[in-house]
Amino acid sequence: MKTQVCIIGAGPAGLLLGHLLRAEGIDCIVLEQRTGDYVLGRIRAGVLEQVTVGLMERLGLDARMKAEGLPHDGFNLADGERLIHIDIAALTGKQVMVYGQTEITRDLMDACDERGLQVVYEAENVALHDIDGDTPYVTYTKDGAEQRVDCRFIAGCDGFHGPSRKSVPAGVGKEFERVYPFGWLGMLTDVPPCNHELIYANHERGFALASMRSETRSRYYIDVPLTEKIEDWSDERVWDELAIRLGPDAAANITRGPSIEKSIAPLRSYVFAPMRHGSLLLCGDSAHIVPPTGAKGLNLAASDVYYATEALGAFFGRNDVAAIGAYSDKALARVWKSERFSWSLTRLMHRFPEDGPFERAMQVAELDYIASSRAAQTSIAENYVGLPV
Ligand code: FAS
Ligand code: PHB
Repeated sequence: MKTQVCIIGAGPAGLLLGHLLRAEGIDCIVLEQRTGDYVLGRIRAGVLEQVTVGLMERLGLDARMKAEGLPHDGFNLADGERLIHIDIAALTGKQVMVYGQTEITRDLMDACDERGLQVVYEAENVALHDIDGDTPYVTYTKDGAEQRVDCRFIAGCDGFHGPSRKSVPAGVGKEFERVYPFGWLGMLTDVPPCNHELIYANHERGFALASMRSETRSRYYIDVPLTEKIEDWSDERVWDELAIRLGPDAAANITRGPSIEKSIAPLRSYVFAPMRHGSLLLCGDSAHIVPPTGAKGLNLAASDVYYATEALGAFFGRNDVAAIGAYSDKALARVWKSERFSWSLTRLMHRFPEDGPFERAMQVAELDYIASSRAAQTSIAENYVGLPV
């Protein structure tokens, strides 16, 4: 088949881009290796920046998010007994939206048929070809039959482990990486949240995060050594650890219940630059990874898609080749600022095994400064709600 843009990956980046291109009248197809149910079953992000909310509004796909999502005016940093409230609404005039990545993906999926966005699920052996030129193509197998998609551009929205980034010739791109010496154990459970806003806690036993999906569904995290196995973490053991790390006030409001999902995810900061090579544009986790501390991963995928749509729209609409050339620099400018914020908040809120008394003293001093400075709180708030695109 022939199309204008072949999108690889039907996660949030691929589906958002597909819908936005269709809305611009640009032909595209999305190739996804897994089933739709598998994609929906991955429990990931929970906090949306305005850029992500705005793209769903632009597509007219924001109804359920507005009905079921939870607009939040602030969040909290806990350090032992101290709770530092970051009043993002008062400091920035904006909010974040608590609405799971699963739900965003579901809303985008449910709109595919009515909007004519073609998604091929269970597309196997996806391979990119001739990305250096103007006539790239993608091959894949579906139900055992070899397929080919000829296109003008390929959008690599296939996540950290997909083939797109790996298709860039060796020596072209530069990698920047920081692997963290711990992972996050996440637990999803159908109990009411312990607090009406998120709590990020730095405790001597480690990091904890109290988040949510709704008034009746909570999402909790604790950091664990990379050697830990999820089967060694019963629900009760996780609840006990959360109660200690979140502090007595939050602990008093914790409702315990069975986990409906529990897993350990490694943490890394990673950037691959440039985010475009020839006719291949990389969007989302295929180009960068952030530690989830700053709630940036999904939202960076959204801003990449915003810039990619702008560039592809200019190319197909007015043959603006320069717009394609500008995509990587525009996307990376925002990526690096989110990488910095995510790394910085991870440094502030976690106990690193290699840290000594000085590093701990620096954390305490920074938290003291944040607690006492509107300027410091404003800086955190404007990064948390998302810098402008
Ligand atoms: P995704 O990885 O979501 O989607 C890529 C898609 O490409 C997948 O559906 C995959 O199946 C498909 N694909 C891969 N290889 C392919 C191939 N060869 N052929 C065809 N398709 C292929 N972010 C937050 O903000 N907060 C969080 O708490 C958070 N938690 C996370 C936990 C985990 C375990 C992970 C891995 C990530 C987490 N993230 C979190 C980040 C996450 O939300 C990503 O930023 C977000 O999924 C990015 O979306 P995409 O770029 O679409 O990549
Ligand atoms: C979540 O609810 O999954 C979540 C929220 C905020 C984060 C990370 C994860 O920083």
